[in-house]
Formats: sequence, structure tokens, C-alpha cells
Amino acid sequence: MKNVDYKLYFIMGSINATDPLSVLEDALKGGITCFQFREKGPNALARTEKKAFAQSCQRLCKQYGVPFIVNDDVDLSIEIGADGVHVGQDDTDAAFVREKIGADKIVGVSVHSVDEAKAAIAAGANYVGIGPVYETVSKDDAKPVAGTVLIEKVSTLFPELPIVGIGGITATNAEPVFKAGAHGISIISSIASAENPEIAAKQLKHTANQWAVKR
Ligand code: 3NM
Repeated sequence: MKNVDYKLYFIMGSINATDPLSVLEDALKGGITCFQFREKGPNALARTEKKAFAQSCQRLCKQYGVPFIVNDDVDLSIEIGADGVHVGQDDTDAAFVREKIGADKIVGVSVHSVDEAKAAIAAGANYVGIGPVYETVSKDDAKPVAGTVLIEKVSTLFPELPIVGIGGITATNAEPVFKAGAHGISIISSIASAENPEIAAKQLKHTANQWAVKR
């Protein structure tokens, strides 16, 4: 999977919306460019239910030609033929993920320092996620708000490495994330909790198109 467009990267699990499949379809209609299936937390689905829900999300993404990336669950990603896997620092080791899913798939890693970014590149990551840029309500164990400083450092040191900013990003506060050097913005609540997810995605896409540097 080369040339993935990370500009508007939507993340969702079943706990993030009352009707998650319709939210995902609306988000796809609104122009999201990448999707991460993140089934985490105390009320998250497991086993067959998780797989069935993942496959429903995957079908929708295929319909719209949008890459479908699984958070952390390497076995599930292989079983259903997902386009990639995203891992955090406390999840499965990124080099192991790359070895298991192969060279053609996408590996994404959440990083919180230049050293972690270097290690992610060495492990074969295709992109890194950096956050939380702003206050987030969607991740219980989120690190303290970090702003855009690390995005700027990593993009200066590794200009070829796609970076997505994450945490509390909305259409009105996304500009500094792109200006710091991010290729894209990763979003849960400003799409999943929006009154109209399609319009929310369209507004975010408009902002992203306005500020994303042409590469
Ligand atoms: N990871 P929202 S913040 C999944 O900082 C996730 O690594 C983060 O959701 C990190 O757009 C986060 O609702 C939640 O703030 C992002």
C-alpha cells in the first residue's frame, strides 16, 4: 500500500457512536481518506462480534476506496485482510507487526518523542501518529496535551515520514497541526459525535485541503 492519503484519518469503534456504521458511511461520504478500526475500552466488542463489526466497517471502506487499518489486533487484521495495523507504544511491537503482516501493508505507530519516531522508522512504520495535540475526551490513558512541538521536530528531522496529528482536533483548530508539518489529522469525536458526521467530515476535509502541504 503506497501513496496512502492520511489527510483526513477517521478513527472509530462501536463505543464511539450509537449507530457506528451509519456514522462511518456518513464520514466516507464526507470525504475521509483513511479509516482506523479501534475497538478498545471496557465495553468494546470481542471475538466473533468484533470480527463481524470490523468486516462491516471494512466493506464500507472498500466501497469508497478508503484504506482500512486495524488498531493493535494483528491477528484480526490478517484474518480479514485489512490494509494495515496501527500500534501504540504499549501495544504489539511494530517490527513484529511488520514481519507478520508483510511489506505491502500499512504499519502506523503512535510516538511521543523523537527517539520513538526513530524507532518506528527502524521498525518499518509507514506513518506515525503524534498527540495528544489538544485535550481529548476519547482516550482515558492519553498523555498530557503536547501541542504541535513534536510534530514540528519530527517533520523537520524526517521530512519524508508521513505524520498525523491526533487529539481534540476540529475544523477550527486543525490549521496549526498542518502548519507544524503534519500530513494529516486523526479524528474521533469531531466526526463521531457530530450532529451530522457527513457535514463535519466535509468541513474537516475543506480545512485539510486548505492547509495540507502539497507533497
Ligand atoms: N490517541 P479525539 S488521542 C486514539 O494522543 C487517540 O495518541 C491519542 O480522539 C494519542 O479526536 C486519541 O476525539 C483520541 O480527541 C483522539
